Amino acid sequence: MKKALIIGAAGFVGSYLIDHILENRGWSVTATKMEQERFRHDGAEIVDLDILDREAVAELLDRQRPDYIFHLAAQSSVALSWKNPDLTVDVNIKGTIHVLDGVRRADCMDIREKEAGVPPYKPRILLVGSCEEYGYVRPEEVPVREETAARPGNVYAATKACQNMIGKIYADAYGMDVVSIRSFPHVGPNQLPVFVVADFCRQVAEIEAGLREPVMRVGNLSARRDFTDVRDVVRAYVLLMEQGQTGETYNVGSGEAVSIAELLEKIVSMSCAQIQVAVDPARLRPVDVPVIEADITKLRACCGWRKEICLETTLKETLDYWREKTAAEGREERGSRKN
Ligand code: A2R
Repeated sequence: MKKALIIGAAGFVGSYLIDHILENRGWSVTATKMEQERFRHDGAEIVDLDILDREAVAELLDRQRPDYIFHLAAQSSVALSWKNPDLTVDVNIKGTIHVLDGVRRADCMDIREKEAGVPPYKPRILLVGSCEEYGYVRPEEVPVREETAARPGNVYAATKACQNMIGKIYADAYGMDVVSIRSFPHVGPNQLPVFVVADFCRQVAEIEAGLREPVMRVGNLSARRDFTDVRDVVRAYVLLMEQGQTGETYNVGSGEAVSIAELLEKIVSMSCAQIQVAVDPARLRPVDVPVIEADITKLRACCGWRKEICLETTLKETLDYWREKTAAEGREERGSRKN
C-alpha cells in the first residue's frame, strides 16, 4: 500500500485531501497539524509537526518514509504576511527547505542499507504554491500560463514564488522528484471568512438569522477571479502527484474567471432576504489586478483533469454551511445564557 504524508493538514484543504485519498486511492494517510490545532480525521494518523523544527521534520520523514508528500503547510494569509514578514518567510521558505532537506537526509540515512542494496528513498513531493506568485498579470497575459514571469506583489506571494524556485533547484541539483502547483482561489464549506466567498456567505447567513442589518459589506466588485471547488482542487493535486512531470509547475484553477459582482449576485439570489450592497472602504485593496484567470492547458494535457462541480453548487453548499454554523452558534449562545 502506498503511503501519503500530508504536511499542514489542519487548514482548509487538508481534510478534503484526506477524504479524497481515502475514498479514491486507498493509500495510508499520515497528516500533520500544529500542536495547538484541534484536528482529527477518521482513517488518518494525525501527528504534531512544526515545520520550523528541522530535526522533527527529518525525524518524521525518516520514520514514515512516505511515497507521496503533499506539502500544504504555510503561513497563507496575505494580510498577515504584511504584518509578520519574518514568520511568513520562515514558514514558507525555511519550512519548505526543512521538508526537502529532510527527504535528502532520509535518503542518505543509513549507508549500510545502501550497501545492502536497499533502493534510494525518492518520494514524490508536491509543493503547493499560489496564483499570487504571478502578481500583476498584464491584460495580454490572461489567461495566465505557467511560463509567465512571476511579479509577486506581496510578501506571501514572494515566499511562494521562492518556494517554487527552490523546488525546481532541488529537483535539478539533487534529482529529487518535486512537482509544483500554482493554485488559484479554491472555495467551499469550512473556509475561513477572510476569503471572499466565505465572507459573503457568512454575511447572508447572519442577515437571514437577524444578526445583522440587511446590508452586505463588499470590496472591489469589478475584479475577476478564477474560483474552483476545493474538492475539484484536491482531485487535481492527487492526479498531479501521480502523473505530473518532475521539476514542472502546473496551474490548478477552473480556467474561467468570474467577477466578484457576479459572485455576489449569485449568492444574494440564493436568499429570500432583501439585501442591499454597500462598498466598505476597508475591504478595498490598494492594488488590485483586474483579471486573474488560469490557463490550464498544461494540467489538462498532463492528467485530463476537468472541473466536476459547478460554481453554483459550491456557492449553495457554502451558504448552507454558513446557515448551519450560524444556527449552531446561536443555539450554543442561548444554551450558555440559560446555564
Ligand atoms: O497557521 P495555522 O495555525 O492555521 O496552521 C497552518 C499550518 N501551518 C504550519 N504547519 C506546520 N508548521 C508550521 N510552522 C506552520 N505554520 C502554519 O499549515 C494550517 O493548518 C496549514 C495551512 O492551511 P491553510 O492556511 O488553511 O491553507 P490551505 O487553504 O489549506 O491551503 C493549502 C496550501 C497552502 O500552502 C497555501 O498557501 C496554498 O495551498 O494556497
